[in-house]
Amino acid sequence: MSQKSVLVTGACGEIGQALVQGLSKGGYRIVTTDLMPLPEAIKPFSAEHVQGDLVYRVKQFYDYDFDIIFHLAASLSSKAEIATEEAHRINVDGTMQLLMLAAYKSERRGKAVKFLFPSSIAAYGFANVEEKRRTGRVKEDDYNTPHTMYGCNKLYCEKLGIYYSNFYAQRHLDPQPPVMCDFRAIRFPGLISAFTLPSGGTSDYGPEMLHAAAQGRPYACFVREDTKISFMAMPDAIKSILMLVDVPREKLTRAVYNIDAFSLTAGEFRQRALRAFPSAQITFEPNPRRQGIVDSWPEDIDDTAARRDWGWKPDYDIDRFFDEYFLPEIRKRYRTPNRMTKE
Ligand code: AKB
Repeated sequence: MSQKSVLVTGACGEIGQALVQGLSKGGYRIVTTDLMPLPEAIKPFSAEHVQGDLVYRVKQFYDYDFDIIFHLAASLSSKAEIATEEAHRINVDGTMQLLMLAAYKSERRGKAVKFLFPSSIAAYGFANVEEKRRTGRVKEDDYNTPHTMYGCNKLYCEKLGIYYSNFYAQRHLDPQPPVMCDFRAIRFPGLISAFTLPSGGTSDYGPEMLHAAAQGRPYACFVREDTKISFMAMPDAIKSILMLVDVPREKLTRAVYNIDAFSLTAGEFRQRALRAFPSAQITFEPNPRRQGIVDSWPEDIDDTAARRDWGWKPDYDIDRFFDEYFLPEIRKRYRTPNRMTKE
């Protein structure tokens, strides 16, 4: 069987770096692209790196035959509120260009190019925090009323993906419809890696607080103590992408799936950080705009469809996340002693 060729956009980002490492174990030929040069840690796994603005680079990829496109490049939720139109250009134009490429190649090859898209809990939007608390768990099709540019972009790109893989140019009505691309999306909660830090997102307070505590740096959390959203360990995020890409299309009842791992408040993050690093200095100084964004996101996610259709199940619940992934790795990284053993 010939080696599968994949494109990873946004390869230098948090998910990108972890995904390239995950894919490297699967025998793929990996082409990466990003605004930045590749970090040393993933350089050995990339057959070729194309550096530059994706929107202007996509033409170049028409010379390649990708089996799968992992389109991770994005401007995240907080950054996108500072440069809104630029975020739209990156998030929507970039996705649109790649979907056009996937549609064209699928028809030419007579074989669907798979298109994996990380969407987000930012696609949801509650009117206020009371509605959020009252509602609890959300299903994919509920509360699709995002408050942020990033959330609007993600939701719209989900719709574009569905359009390009089912109804492109109404060609599905042709007597002999062409092969269309195979779009699949996962709505991720806040992600936490022990190896990298996010930038530009609003769920960033979770990982920022934990990394600061492990390094002995003070941290002023930009949301209230009672703020609650869903989070996930980065290895589970990568596992979900690799699982979804492999599921036979006929098993999928939808194109966009929620996945869930655990939910906790910013105050509970602080308690966990203090248990592991008792001298951590964590205060709360809410920023009204960033607070508003997180208050519009769900505190719990219903991932029944992913569990049913492709057997999704996270490896890390909240205790395993801290005890078996984050704390052991972060201690190695920052060389902090294990204070838990004394408790
Ligand atoms: C963000 O905060 O922008 C992202 C997300 C939840 O999609 N991490």
